[in-house]
This record gives sequence, C-alpha cells and structure tokens, in this order.
Amino acid sequence: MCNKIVDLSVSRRTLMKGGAAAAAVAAAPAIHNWAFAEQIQKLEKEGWTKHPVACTMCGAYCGILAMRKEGEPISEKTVRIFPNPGHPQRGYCGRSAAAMWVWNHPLRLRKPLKRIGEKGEGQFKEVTWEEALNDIAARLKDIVQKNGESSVVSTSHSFQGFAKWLTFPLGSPNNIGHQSSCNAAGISGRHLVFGKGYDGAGKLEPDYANLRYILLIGRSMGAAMGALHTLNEARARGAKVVSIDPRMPDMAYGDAEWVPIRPATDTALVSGLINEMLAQGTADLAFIEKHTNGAYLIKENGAPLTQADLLSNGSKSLYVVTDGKGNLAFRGVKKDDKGVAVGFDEDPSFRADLNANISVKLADGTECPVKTAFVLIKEELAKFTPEKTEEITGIPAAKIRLIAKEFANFKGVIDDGWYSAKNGTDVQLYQLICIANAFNGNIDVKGGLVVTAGAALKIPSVAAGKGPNGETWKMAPEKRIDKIIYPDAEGTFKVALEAAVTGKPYPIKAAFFVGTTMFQREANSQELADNLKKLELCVVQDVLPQEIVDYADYVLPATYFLERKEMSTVKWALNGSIYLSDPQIEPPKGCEARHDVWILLEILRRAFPERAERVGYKECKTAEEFNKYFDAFTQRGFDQFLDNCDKAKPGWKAQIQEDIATKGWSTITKKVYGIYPYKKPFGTPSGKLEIYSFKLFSDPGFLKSFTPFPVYKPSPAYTAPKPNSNEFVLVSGKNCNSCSGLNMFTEPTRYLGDRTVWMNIDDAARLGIKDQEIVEIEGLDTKVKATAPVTVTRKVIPGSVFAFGFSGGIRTKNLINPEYQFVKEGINTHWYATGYAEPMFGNVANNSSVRINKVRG
Ligand SMILES: Nc1nc2c(c(=O)[nH]1)N[C@H]1C(S)=C(S)[C@@H](COP(=O)(O)OP(=O)(O)OC[C@H]3O[C@@H](n4cnc5c(=O)[nH]c(N)nc54)[C@H](O)[C@@H]3O)O[C@H]1N2
Ligand SMILES: Nc1nc2c(c(=O)[nH]1)N[C@H]1C(S)=C(S)[C@@H](COP(=O)(O)OP(=O)(O)OC[C@H]3O[C@@H](n4cnc5c(=O)[nH]c(N)nc54)[C@H](O)[C@@H]3O)O[C@H]1N2
Ligand code: SF4
Ligand SMILES: [Mo]
Repeated sequence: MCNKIVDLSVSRRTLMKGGAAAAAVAAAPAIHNWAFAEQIQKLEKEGWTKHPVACTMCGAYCGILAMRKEGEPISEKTVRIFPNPGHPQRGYCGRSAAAMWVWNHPLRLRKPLKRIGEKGEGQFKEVTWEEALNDIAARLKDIVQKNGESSVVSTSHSFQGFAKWLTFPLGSPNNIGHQSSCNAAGISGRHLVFGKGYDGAGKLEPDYANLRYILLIGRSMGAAMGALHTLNEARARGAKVVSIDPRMPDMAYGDAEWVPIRPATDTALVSGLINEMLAQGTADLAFIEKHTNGAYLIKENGAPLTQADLLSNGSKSLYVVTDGKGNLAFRGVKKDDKGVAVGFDEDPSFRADLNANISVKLADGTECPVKTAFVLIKEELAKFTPEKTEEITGIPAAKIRLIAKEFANFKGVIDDGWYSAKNGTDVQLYQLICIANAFNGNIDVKGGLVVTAGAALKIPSVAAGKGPNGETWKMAPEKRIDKIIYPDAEGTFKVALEAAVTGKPYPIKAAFFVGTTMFQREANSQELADNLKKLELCVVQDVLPQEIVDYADYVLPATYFLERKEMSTVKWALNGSIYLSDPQIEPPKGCEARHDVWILLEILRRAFPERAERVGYKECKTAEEFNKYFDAFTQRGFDQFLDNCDKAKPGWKAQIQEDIATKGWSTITKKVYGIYPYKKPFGTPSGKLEIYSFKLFSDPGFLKSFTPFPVYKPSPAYTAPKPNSNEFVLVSGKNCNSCSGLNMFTEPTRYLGDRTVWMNIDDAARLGIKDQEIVEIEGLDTKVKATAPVTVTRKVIPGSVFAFGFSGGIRTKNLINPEYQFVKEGINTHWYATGYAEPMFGNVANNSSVRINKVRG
C-alpha cells in the first residue's frame, strides 16, 4: 500500500509557497532530507518499496521509513532504514539505523523459556507456547484466588501500553508505568504550574522550530531525535542553544554552548536567573500580573486569600488582588455545566498591584497582613545573587548575568525537560523551569513554551473497568499500589516490588514485565534483584535477553515495532498529526515471537476466559487471527476519526486517507498561538499559570515536604561527596547512537557504545589516573564495588563523573553468546543509586555518589 510515500515535489512546492524567506528558512534542514531522498529514489527505481514506521528503538516514536526490496525474503540486506523526510517528528539516529540488527539477532528470544535453575541464575529450557501459557495461567489463577486481583502487577516502557491488556481486564488496578525513572518529575512540575490536562508528556513543548534561544537544562537532545531535527530548523536560522549539564552533550561539538554545572544545583541556577532578570528589569511584569497568580494576595500562613476569607458567604475559589489604591477585586475561573473551566471570572480592566504588601479585614473582623505571591517570590529569590549562585552551581557569576540577559533579550525558552529522574529534587526544578518561562512572558507564543495542538485520534482500547467495545466491569477495590505511598505518582513501580517483600500496603505476588529492561531502568540494582526473587510469578516479555530475564519464571518472545502495525498520534510535534506504522515485516524463520497483547490475552483467557471476553477476546490461534481481532480496533478508531473530520470539513477524509497512503502521516490540526492562558484557562485552581502553587494546599502531605514556590535544596538522594577528594557525583544520560534496551546488544553498539566512566582531566591528574586506566568504583551509599575504564576528558565538570545509561554493566547470565560479552563491560549506574523517591510524587533519583579507587600503582 505504501509504494509512494514521499512526494518530494510536493514538499518543495509547499516550501516555495511561503516565498523566498520561507525557502531560506527551510533550506538547511532540507539538505539532510535531500541526501536521503536521493538514496530513497534510487532504491525505488531498483524496485524497493517504502513502508512508514514509528520507531521505538527508544521511547520516542519518531517517523522513519523501512525500504524493502520487493520479491526477496526479508533480511538485513533487503530492508533498509531511512528517515521519513517530511515527517513532523522526523527520526533517524544510530539506534533506528540499527533496527534490523535486532530482527535476526543471534541472541533474539525465539521460543518461550522456562526457568530451571534458581532465580537470578538464568538457567532455562525451551518450552512450547502451550506449555508456557497454560502453566502461567494456572499459576496466575491460583494467585488471584488466594490473594485477589490486585496482587498482580504489570509494567512496560511505553510501547502503546500493551501491559494493561492483562491487568485491567483481570480487574487489577496495578498497571504501573516506568515514569518514576523517566519523566514523572517533569509531569508533576508542569502540573503544579499549568495544572491538569497541561502536564502530560508532549503537551507543552518548546516551539523548537521557531525559537530564538533555548536553555537545555539536563536535556541532551542527542537522545530524542525527532525534537532535535525540529530544533535544527531554528539552529539553521541562527538560534542560540545553551546546554546546562555536568557533561558536555554532543550538540556542543556543533553550535551549542556548553555551560557545565554541578549536579543537583539547577534549582539554584534558575532561581539566580529569575532574580537577575528582576535585577536587570527584564522580567515580563505585565505578563506576570495578567496571566499568572503573581498578583494574588497570600496570607501569613502561606495560603491564598479568598473571597470566603473576606465575606461570610464568599467563594473559596475566587482569589483576591488589589490595585494598590485600597481597592480589592476577585479573580477566578468560569466553569461550564460539567465543571470545566472555560474562561476567566474577572474584570479585565482591573490592574493589579504586583508589589502589594497590605493588611485586609477578614469576615470575622480581624486584620490580616497579606502580600502578593510575587513579593514572596522576590523575597525568596533575593538570596540568589549571581555570586551566591556561582558558589552553589560552579557557574561564574558573569556567565549567569549573561545567560539571564540573553534569555530575556532573545525572548528565549527553557526546555521543560524529558528524562527528569535525577536528584530527588526534580519536581521543584521542573516547576521552577516553567515559572522562569513565565517570567520571560513567552508562554504559548511563537518560539516560546507552547501548548501543542494534538490530534484527537482515539483507538479503542482497554482502561480500568472499561473495554474497547463499551464493556464495563468491576475492578478490585484496592487503589493502585504506588498511589497509596505516593498519592501524586505518575508511576512508581518500585512500590510494587517492595510490597512483594513486605506485603505492605498489600501483598504483590505476580509481575509481568512487558518490554522494559528493569536493570537499566530502575535505581538500586541490588534491591531490585532481591525484590524480584520474592515474586511468586515473574513473567518477562522481551525481544532480547535483558538482565531481568534471569529473574523470570518464564521468558516469552515478543515481536517488536518492525513486526506489527499500529496507528497513533505523532507524539512530540507542534501541530497535531496522526501516523500509520506498517512495516510489513515478519519475525525471522524459527522465531516464534508473538504480539505482546496476544500473549497477555492468551494467559488471561486460559486463567479466566470470561475476563478475556471483557475485551471481546476469544481464542486466536494464529498471528493472522489475532491481527484481525486487534487491527479491527485501529480500523474502527480511524474510521470514526475520518468521519468526524469529514463532518467538520467535507472532503477532508479523502485527503487524510491519501496522506496516510502516500506518506504514512497526516497533519490534522495546526498550532494556533496565543490561546493559553490568554483566552482559555490552564488546569490550575486559579486557571492562571501558577508561579506560586495553589494545588499544594489541597493536601497537607504536600506542605510537609514542599513549598508553593520552589526552594533550592541539596540532593537528599545520595551522600554528598567530599570536595577535592576521590569522591564524585555519578551522573548519567544518553546519546544518539547506542543507549537503549533494544540497541545495546547490537553490532554497531559494540563499536560505538561508550562503556567507560568519564572523569575530568584535573581530577584525574590529582588522583594520578590515566586515560583508559581501569579503576574501582564504589558506591558511597550502596557500597557496591565494580571496575571500569576511565576516559580522562574535559567533557565532564570536576567533581562529577559520567557514564551513559543502557551501555554497560549488563550482567545477564548464561544467555550471552561469547561474542556479546562486551555488554558486561563498564558499569550500570543503577548499582550506585539509592532508589530515593521524592515524597508525594514518587519520582526516583538515578544520580548517585561514588568513590573512585585506583586498582593499580
Ligand atoms: N539514546 C536514547 N535516546 C532516547 C531514549 C533512549 O532510551 N535512549 N529514550 C527516549 C526517552 S524515554 C527519553 S526520556 C528521552 C530523554 O531525552 P533527554 O532528556 O534529552 O536525554 P538524556 O540524554 O537522558 O539527558 C539527560 C541529561 O541530563 C544530564 N544530567 C544528569 N544529572 C544532571 C543534573 O543534576 N543537572 C543537569 N543540569 N543535568 C544533569 C545528563 O548528563 C544528560 O546529558 O530520550 C528519548 N531518546
Ligand atoms: N542510568 C540511566 N538510567 C536510566 C536513564 C538514563 O539516562 N540513565 N533513562 C531513564 C529513562 S528516561 C527511561 S524511559 C527508562 C527506560 O528504561 P526501559 O523501560 O528499560 O527502556 P527501553 O530501553 O525502552 O527498554 C525496552 C525493553 O523492551 C524490549 N522491547 C523493545 N520493543 C519491545 C516490544 O515491542 N515488545 C516487548 N515485549 N519488548 C520490547 C527491549 O529489548 C528492552 O529490553 O530508563 C531510565 N533509566
Ligand atoms: S530518537 Fe532514534 S531511536 Fe528514538 S524513536 Fe527517534 S529515531 Fe528511533
Ligand atoms: Mo524516558
């Protein structure tokens, strides 16, 4: 179906339509496209066909193309991976390029495996699907009958949330994601500032293509290619990129400026930047007054003053501002019948005084001193002079002044982050980053931090108590287990494994790991290994033998993204688009890998057939039968979507169908700037962008550990290393060629993967350590000791050492073919991380502290 995906003449015409300026703007990034386009066209002439693919070599879902040599059996030689040139989140990196290295990998899981040795030993025998599924189902049934549905948990990276197809129809609420190790802190930080509905991954994004200046704080961009390709459009126009990171990111080889920072001190830096903007008079005070809650009056106890405080029958959701001339006014949100905030309830002509510091008479007649949130924030920030900020962060005061100046002058944006599980103070950091963007007044405007347009494609799926065909059922009464300990958790899976040991808050007996390495994902590997051993039933579905398989009772071979069809919305793009991923590739001969959802539903059907019917599932023997069942949901969702579009704009349906057939994607909604919070409220209690979080007053639990305006704290997650000693903070991150679970065993990674520990040249000189010398790395908190080679470099700040995630220290036993021993080299940074999780939000810190000991001489 996808024979003519990229009509380059069309992209060129579109490009020229915008006139010479637009052509010049697009020219630079288009160069890469043309280079690939030539090769793609050449292959097409030779009879190759194009198949659009959403890549999940990492979790980013970029648009790539699989080129297939028609009429020949599938192999690494007859399938080649390219970027999908015009795609709104155009992918291609070292990992996607390696996608076919996974397909028929010598280590690929080909048959179901049953454990025969002790847990952790990695001793297995091959069994049939029948034997594996029946035995798992029998054990699952027994566990559920004895301990209830909630004793069963599932987790995954994302991969379209396949894990929920077992837990939800079973009746267990415990489908718990990977977020505590990834982007949970960013979501929670955005939640505090922008509120519900505006906090999700990709919902707010820097306007990468159009920005003039971007500060990347702990965001390498070398990881997420789609966003990087979009940012390159702005770079081609001369946008300035500044990276604040303890290690030099790859972008700094190009035009990006690297400003090294001490780990875990970013909150101090951002505080210093805002303070400096206030000092330089560049903070956008008009924006703060109108569109944030900065002018709202706050009582002495820190809570917002409301109409209910002033009038006996006043509203608690109307906040109070003053004009500084003795007049008060109320501000709140207008809600529709369903309680959805649709506008603001305020007098638009009332100019509030941001600097008010007054006394008001309460309904009970008492006088109450109040200050604006802005005044409180200014008082808090005053300590962060550039000099003080230099002391904490290690960034020279002059550089801080310059960054503050450029950020304001360019009307720049600070990236709201992605991988954010670093130091256990991350929620406040991301909250503060969002606030700093507000101080620059660049919210939802071109080149700022914007609400992405999104496309409303809904593929029918399973949810807690709800099936894809409108089925409903009663779920087990227990709350999702991580939410009991961390009420605002996005997904803190470690709680489930702790409960497997302690039985608290309730016992967990069975776990299904559906496409997640666990050992490369979660902090504190020793604890992870110990806890995994306590599970009564541990099932792993994967493509390759990750370390987690050693702890599994059963290892089940799954298909991966090149072997299945799916349709969804493009994840990280300004405009709202949908994509089809349809590589039309089957697993290699002799590989019995099956679709994850088939595996899960077959287990459920064999244990509880009536529960499998909750999602309309009856036995599917063959992959074809299953695809028919599963693809029908995609088709139904797509058909409904097309009908809705056609109703909105007759003829649109045909256009979308044509786009999907020729390119694999279609743009549905174009970003309109200037809506939030100018015309429509955000999801916060005040509807404004909250630079002072009112949400935190909703639960006393928050106020025990957090302040409404973020305050810098050193990391509580690990023992601080002694300065100028052999102790260091160990930080981690990713790159564009090697780090990811699927990629780490591939042949390119053997040569491109960096499994060393980076140490600054001055530290190395002090300790007498030479480049590539093997050293011992000992955890200050976990006491774990291991050896690895050191790269002596200027690419990491003194006092910190750096190692790539997903690159080394993979201790999988037995399943490793001698050729792939390289995956064991180096360290896994999670050996050293304590597993500290932030209260209430539950995001985990992956950074740690270590002692580096010389092994020789
Ligand atoms: N290679 C690779 N790329 C991926 C993925 C993958 O698995 N592998 N997965 C995707 C996913 S799931 C995600 S979340 C995105 C992540 O995309 P990014 O967030 O851009 O990726 P990272 O490389 O993890 O960037 C984290 C950076 O933070 C730095 N850092 C660590 N501690 C601190 C600190 O205390 N302060 C500061 N300022 N910096 C610090 C690290 O040195 C690192 O450079 O990438 C996507 N792309
Ligand atoms: N030290 C360090 N730790 C980190 C990070 C870091 O930068 N440094 N990054 C953190 C981040 S941002 C994240 S998101 C997590 C990610 O941690 P993981 O969830 O472990 O991430 P992935 O690399 O996506 O692992 C995917 C796993 O699923 C398998 N797989 C791929 N496709 C499929 C499929 O279709 N079906 C099935 N069943 N299996 C499949 C792969 O072989 C691999 O084992 O790690 C976090 N941990
Ligand atoms: S960043 Fe690379 S590996 Fe990740 S989805 Fe995009 S193309 Fe694939
Ligand atoms: Mo992530």
